[in-house]
Amino acid sequence: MCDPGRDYVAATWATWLQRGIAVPLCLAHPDEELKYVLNDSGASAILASPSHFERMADLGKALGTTVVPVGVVHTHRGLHAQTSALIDAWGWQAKDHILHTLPLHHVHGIVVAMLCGLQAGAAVEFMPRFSPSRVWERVQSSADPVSIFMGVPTMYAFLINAYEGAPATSQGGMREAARRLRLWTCGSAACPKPTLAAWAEISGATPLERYGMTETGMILGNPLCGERRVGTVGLPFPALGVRLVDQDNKVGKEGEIRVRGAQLFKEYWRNPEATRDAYDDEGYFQTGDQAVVEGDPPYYRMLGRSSVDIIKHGGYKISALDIEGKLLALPGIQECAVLGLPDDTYGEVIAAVLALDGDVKELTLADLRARAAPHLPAYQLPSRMCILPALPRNALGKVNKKALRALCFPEQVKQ
Ligand code: MLC
Ligand code: AMP
Repeated sequence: MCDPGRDYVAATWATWLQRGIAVPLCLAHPDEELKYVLNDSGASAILASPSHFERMADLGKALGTTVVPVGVVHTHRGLHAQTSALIDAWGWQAKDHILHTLPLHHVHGIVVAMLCGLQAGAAVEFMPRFSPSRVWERVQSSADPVSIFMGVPTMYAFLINAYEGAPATSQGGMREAARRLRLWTCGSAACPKPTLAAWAEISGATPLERYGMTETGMILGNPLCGERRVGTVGLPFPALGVRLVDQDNKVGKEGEIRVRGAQLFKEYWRNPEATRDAYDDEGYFQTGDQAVVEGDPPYYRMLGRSSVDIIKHGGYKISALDIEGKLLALPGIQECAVLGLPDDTYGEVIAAVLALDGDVKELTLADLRARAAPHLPAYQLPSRMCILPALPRNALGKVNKKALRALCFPEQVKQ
């Protein structure tokens, strides 16, 4: 553990990062999860800014935990392939200036937005926490004009809300400012068509929607020039092999997206079995996402994920099973199923269906959140709850989450 206030640290870190592996940590995660990441990655040092030094020093002292997220290892060669593809596709230049508001523990923030900008020699300006009013203020400023913004759909929903809530006298200036940026991109989750349409109305162009994954980098994207078709994620980036494979293992126009190419990850950290299972017999990585190719010219349209246990909230991919594990470990909770419910702003919100121990009479959502808070990042805390005497299960003892959603949240069932 180094004191980042000292002069020698920059040089030491440059050396370590050249030869070692950098693992980004998210400060929103509870201590027990950060301890897991530090432990599992075999971290030999923690780099922290002075304001987080104390917390990080404590974490460095006491390691050990029970949660099991999977680490994804990228090589410099793979990252270079990712960034080079995007720099070409999106015309990055040294004169670009990106306003960066994404968290840095995900590929969207660290690779797509930050590394591309740095490799292109462009200016990367960080706004450490996304705030719609501050983004609007910044893009309207003429000093060091911003030319690129990248966001998840939730950020666009917030920016549109802020625009619609602004006085009519301000809206003209906001529209003009939005139109000065040469590129607005959107990804990490499906962007609702009304959001894309509203943003096109404000900024003069449909945001460039693209699709990717931590393991693979960006796979599909609408073009910089040419038709950006709303509701699609465009075409494969040139250096990749992308195919759709159906349930009968046939390659065709609809099915699971599978991909291979130099930009893919090297392996899951210390998990050769998971790495092997991630690929099919022909060496394609199996994304678990379904898509269809359609239209003229043919573009890819996302159909969703194969698993109901993956929730996309605010662009974060969240495992329902991880949350269930944490909630079940709380005293008083007998059974638990976690679901995503559709939401206009966040894509999905997290709902917990619980059955309580016989001697527990009552549990409010606020209680549940307070008790789960030490074990889950704030953005993974359930915001909806339903309590049943027991969870309905089929003959095999499994919970049917679609049926449970209809039972507990009938007004929110996806169309
Ligand atoms: C959220 N929180 C954070 C945080 N993200 N705290 C610290 N650091 C972070 N990075 C806190 C919030 O402040 C809030 O705390 C609580 O967690 C709930 O957050 P939320 O549910 O996310 O809502 P909100 O605060 O409204 O934030 C919305 C948002 C955020 C859109 C700004 O969700 C966000 O930054 N999303 C980006 C996710 C992302 O980068 N995904 C890319 C994955 S890579 P409190 O105390 O106020 O309740 C990928 C591949 C690809 O998918 O294709 O890109
Ligand atoms: P992560 O594992 O956090 O990198 O999240 C990757 C997942 O985000 C993908 O497997 C998709 O399910 C989803 N995703 C990313 N971009 C898009 C998009 N443009 N449309 C729909 N889903 C997306």
